[in-house]
Amino acid sequence: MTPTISRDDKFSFGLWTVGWQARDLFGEATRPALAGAEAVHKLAELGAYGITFHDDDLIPPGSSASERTRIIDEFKAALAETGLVVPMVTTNLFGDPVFKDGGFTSNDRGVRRYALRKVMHNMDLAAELGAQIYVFWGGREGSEVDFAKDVRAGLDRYREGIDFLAQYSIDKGYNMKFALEPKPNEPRGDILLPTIGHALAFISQLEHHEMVGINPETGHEQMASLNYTHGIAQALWQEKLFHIDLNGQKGPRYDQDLVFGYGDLLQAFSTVDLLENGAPGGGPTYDGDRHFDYKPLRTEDMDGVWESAKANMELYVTLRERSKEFRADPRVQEALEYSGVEALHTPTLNEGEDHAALLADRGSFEDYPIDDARTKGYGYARIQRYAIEHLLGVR
Ligand SMILES: [Mn+2]
Repeated sequence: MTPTISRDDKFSFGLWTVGWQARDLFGEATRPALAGAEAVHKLAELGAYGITFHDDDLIPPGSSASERTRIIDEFKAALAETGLVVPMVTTNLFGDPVFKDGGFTSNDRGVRRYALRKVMHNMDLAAELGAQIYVFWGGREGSEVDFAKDVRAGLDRYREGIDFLAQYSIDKGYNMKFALEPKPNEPRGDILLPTIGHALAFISQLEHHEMVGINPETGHEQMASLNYTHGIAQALWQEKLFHIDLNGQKGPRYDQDLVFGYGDLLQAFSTVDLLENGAPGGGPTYDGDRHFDYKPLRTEDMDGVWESAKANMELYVTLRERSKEFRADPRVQEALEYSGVEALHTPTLNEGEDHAALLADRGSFEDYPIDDARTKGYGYARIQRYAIEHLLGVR
């Protein structure tokens, strides 16, 4: 059965996704340019709820002031006609040759000041369009030559830039939350803030850490051979999952930006289960938009582009339905209970128990029936089998 997509699903797409002309490292564009206003109409038709963009996606670099005004007016009119919203906006600090050594962390101070101004200019537009989240993907913030980039100074400048822009948002009353997007490499050989963990640790050093979280992308974590579901679970645990970029990736290779789930489908299932059903014992959940950051295959014409846009949403909805059935299955509930998934929520120590009390508890050590624990099975194999059955819909 074809899943139904609605605005309530809160699906959003980057303008750079469906608008990607498929120019790659080895070949020229295979598709025509797509105007922002046209993307808005088509995405609304497909059931999406939001559209996001980099400054340069919407307004081609080099546009005159009057062209800029015309483009923005047409974009706003399309939003008003369709009811599509702009939940997130971001800045392109990677395309222009000026950013070849980074934006906030270029060794050239003039470039760093120019980068701040470019972001401020686009934050004004983001605020005007009602964006609540501002994403920072520092694709050029990094190096290929270890000796040529002082990483500690680079992180100082990164922090200076984010803190400065946070203050700008506060002073202008924009009320935005910032979301940093980690990526291990590509286009730089090594990128600063390569993983969710690095980004979370960096945020703890910021003056305005409370307004800064992360925007993890499925493929970026998987390029580093990391588990995306675990990563976003930790971000939720730290209440830092401000935005997400869903897509597909087949292991540690170049950034593929496939349709969501068209890589590690089983992990996509656990991702949706986490986002939709939360942690079994409660805790913070994600209520932001379900944002897709993918690239339609280079082989496709515009029909194929819209086909793949739909595929992202349909697969998400299907996995959401399957995850509800998985959670509702009495066999699954029994298996989770048997495996102690709920029991992990019980604190290890009794209330008020100090180290003297633990040392006095002979049952925890001297008389602990250790052989029982050594020989028992946890029953995870059964849970995995049930998950696969529900994913395949054979149950
Ligand atoms: Mn990517």
